[in-house]
Amino acid sequence: MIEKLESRRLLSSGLTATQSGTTLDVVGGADGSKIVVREDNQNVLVHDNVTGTDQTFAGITAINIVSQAKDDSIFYTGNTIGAQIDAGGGNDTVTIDDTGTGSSYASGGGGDDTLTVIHSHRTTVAGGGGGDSLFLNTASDVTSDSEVWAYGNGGSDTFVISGGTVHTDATKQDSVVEAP
Ligand SMILES: [Ca+2]
Repeated sequence: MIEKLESRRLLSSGLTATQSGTTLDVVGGADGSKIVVREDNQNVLVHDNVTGTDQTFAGITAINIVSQAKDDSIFYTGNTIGAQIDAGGGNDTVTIDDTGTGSSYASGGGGDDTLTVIHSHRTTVAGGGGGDSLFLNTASDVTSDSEVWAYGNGGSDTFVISGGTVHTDATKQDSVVEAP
């Protein structure tokens, strides 16, 4: 089924997914959301892991994912689109898997966030304020340009790096360790 230009549905967890033209905006609920977004050649599945509800969208070229102030979890994977993700306040868990030509940007916002890059294609993650943990796999077995840019920003942050090329803003208040 092809979605029309404007499609909006409200789920009971408060999570919304709205297609405007070829842009998809996913917004978490006020009580904390568990959001899974999977993009495959511009077809997108949005899974609400609180309600178990799925929504599908076609012809997408841009994806924004925003969650609110409580503790949220966001998982994103895509092969042609990089998502723009802002987890906002709270202690959030954001996981990125850029498996193709898309390059995601994810901000943890305030709070102690955990950001994980499973596969990168020039992916950028920023912890924001708070003591953040960043797990960065830059293995080049999946994408051709697997560098990661990782920013801890304020607070004492921990970077765990699995090989490859990682650019960080780590200072002496942060710790950087190689994954075993
Ligand atoms: Ca946060």
